[in-house]
Amino acid sequence: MANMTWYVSCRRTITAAVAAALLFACGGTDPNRPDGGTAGDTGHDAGTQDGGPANGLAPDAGLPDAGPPDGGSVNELAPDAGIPDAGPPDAGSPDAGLPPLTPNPYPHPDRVVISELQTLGPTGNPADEFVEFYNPTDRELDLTGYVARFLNADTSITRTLCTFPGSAACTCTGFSGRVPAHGYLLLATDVFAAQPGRPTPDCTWNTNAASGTLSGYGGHLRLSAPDGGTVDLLGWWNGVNASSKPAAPETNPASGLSAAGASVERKAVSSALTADMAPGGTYAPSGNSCDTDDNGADFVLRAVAEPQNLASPREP
Ligand SMILES: [Ca+2]
Ligand SMILES: [Ca+2]
Repeated sequence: MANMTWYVSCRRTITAAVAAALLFACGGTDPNRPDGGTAGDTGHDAGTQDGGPANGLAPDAGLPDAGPPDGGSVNELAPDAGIPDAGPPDAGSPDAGLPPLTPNPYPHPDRVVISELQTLGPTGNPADEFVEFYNPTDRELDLTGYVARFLNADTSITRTLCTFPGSAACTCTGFSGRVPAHGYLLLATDVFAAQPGRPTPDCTWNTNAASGTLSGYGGHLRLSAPDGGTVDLLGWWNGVNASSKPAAPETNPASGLSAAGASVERKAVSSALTADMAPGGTYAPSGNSCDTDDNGADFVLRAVAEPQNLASPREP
């Protein structure tokens, strides 16, 4: 009998201990349960506390987005790509719009122009070529869908170099299609891009593809809008084909592209001379705004080219 009493007492003690252990394990607080569900659940949300069910698979009401704030833009034609969310305002950085500059003080067209062109590199490599574009206006301009083409003197050869911002045989990097106010865009060959010490082209065309090169021809470079209209045009002769004529509305071609490393560069103002546009010259930091639709008068010959890209300082 004594043994039986000990057995019952001991069994009650063990049962109580197991129950306490189970209570400790299953009841009370659950550190893995940040949501507002019932105690005792074994799962947990992945994120912040929401009003959803316990073990919530239901999402939160929405976190602030990671994008830039919208509703405002600087020097842009359109709002930025940030998507409004339903949540509280985020603390993201402002859009990539650059601070405004003082208005361009020089006469200038209300569109992007071709500002500089080289058809023969400093080492005499005929595939070492670039075309530079400049936005002379006081606002950002969108070149999406615009096309840069080369046509030879008698227009028997037409080569599409690039459809912005990127197309077959033309790769653009870090270029959304928009050129900031007073900013530059650099389109160059893959050969140019491979040379040391050069600014990185914003867009690079593949000379091994059908787009080929410009060198060896007089001809013209044409920037066309998506509807086909001519935005700007630069005709040149290179000492080989002096009969090159740009198409209307331009009159005379720019001249003198036969020397290695030389370029033709659009003037800042019509009175600018070659020395004024060279480093240290009066109009060297003053942009390339002059466009009277006479390439012979609007461009000077630069003995040493100065290719500029989107990262280059903007010039009024
Ligand atoms: Ca023009
Ligand atoms: Ca330049």
